[in-house]
Parts: sequence; structure tokens; C-alpha cells
Amino acid sequence: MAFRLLKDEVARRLPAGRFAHVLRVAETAVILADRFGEDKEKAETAALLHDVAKAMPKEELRQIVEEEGDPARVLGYHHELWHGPAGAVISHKEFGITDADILAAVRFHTTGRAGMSGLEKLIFTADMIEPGRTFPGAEKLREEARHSLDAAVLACSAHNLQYLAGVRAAIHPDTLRCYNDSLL
Ligand code: DGI
Ligand code: FE
Ligand code: FE
Ligand code: FE
Repeated sequence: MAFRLLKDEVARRLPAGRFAHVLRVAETAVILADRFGEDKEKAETAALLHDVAKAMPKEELRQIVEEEGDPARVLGYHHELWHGPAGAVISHKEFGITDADILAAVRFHTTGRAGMSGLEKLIFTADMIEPGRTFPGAEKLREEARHSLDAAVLACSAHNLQYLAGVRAAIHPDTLRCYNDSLL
């Protein structure tokens, strides 16, 4: 699917504010791909699709994740974690994406995981540092992403853990593994 069509189809599925975030993630992902030698087209495609399931009703998300057997075991955790896996299913089935790396980048963009590919790291990072993110500490994460993708993943991952523990949210095993793995 051409970017233009893909963009229109993603726009159709999201409220305007969320779609604007998706476009900023795509711009950020292309910059990071350039900086760290990743495939720019794959980065843009994965970024455009990363939140494609974000506006779907919770029960629809649950059904999609259940149907594929919940391989990442997200259903026992907060429903915020369901849109990545569901988005990967939709990217494959409805957008015809077959590239396993793009699908993994969409699937794991919220939690991260151990052993991420360059593209997965890039989408995980771009989602957190796109220019619309203004949370305390965002600028520090952008700074890390100026010189090293691995340093950026570690910083984003540490930020996530601190935030989640701060609000007493349950931490998904992949979120924790992402952090531990990025220390190595
Ligand atoms: O979809 P976005 O808002 O662009 O960002 P996201 O998909 O990275 O994160 C969605 C939410 O998921 C965010 O509020 C943080 C939360 N989250 C990330 N990891 C975990 C988590 N929530 C829980 N409960 N556990 C996690 O491990
Ligand atoms: Fe997301
Ligand atoms: Fe994220
Ligand atoms: Fe996002």
C-alpha cells in the first residue's frame, strides 16, 4: 500500500488529535532512521500503523487479541497494552503488511521487549520523544536519542518503569525485560 493510501486509511480510524500524534511519530521515526541507519520506509510504515488500533472499543481489542491466542499475554494487564498486539493483527490482515519486523515494531511499541530489532527500538523511542510529548523528562529522552538508539531505549524504558511504579500500575513482563535487556 502506498504511504498516501495507508495514511488516509489510518486517519479514518483515529480521532484527529491521535492521528496528529501518529504523523509526528512518523516524522520522528524517519529522522531516527536516517540518524541510526535503519530503513526509512519501514520506519515510516511502522510509525503510521503503531496506534492504528488505539481508538477501537476495548471489547473489540480483547476479541482480536484472544483470537490470536494472546501470544504476548497482555490480556491479564491494563487494556492500554492491547492496542499494540491488536494493531499488529490489523496491519497484517487489513493493511496487508507481511514484513515481520514492521509487525513486531507495532506489536511491541508500548512495552518494548528483550532483544528488540533496530526498527523496534526506533518505533519504541519515536513514540516517546515525538515533539508533542511534553512530560517532565521528555527533553532528556530526546537528548539521549541524539547520539545513541540504545541509550534512548534505556532512558525511555527507565522512564516508563518509574512512571508506572509512581502510579502503582502493574508492570508487564515485556516492559521489565525491555529495561533489563537495555542495561546490558
Ligand atoms: O499509545 P500511546 O499513548 O502513543 O503510547 P504507548 O502505546 O506507548 O503507551 C500507552 C500507555 O501504556 C501509556 O500510558 C503507558 C502504558 N504502559 C506502558 N507499559 C505498561 C503500561 N501500562 C501498564 N499497566 N503496564 C505496563 O507495563
Ligand atoms: Fe500506542
Ligand atoms: Fe511508547
Ligand atoms: Fe503512540
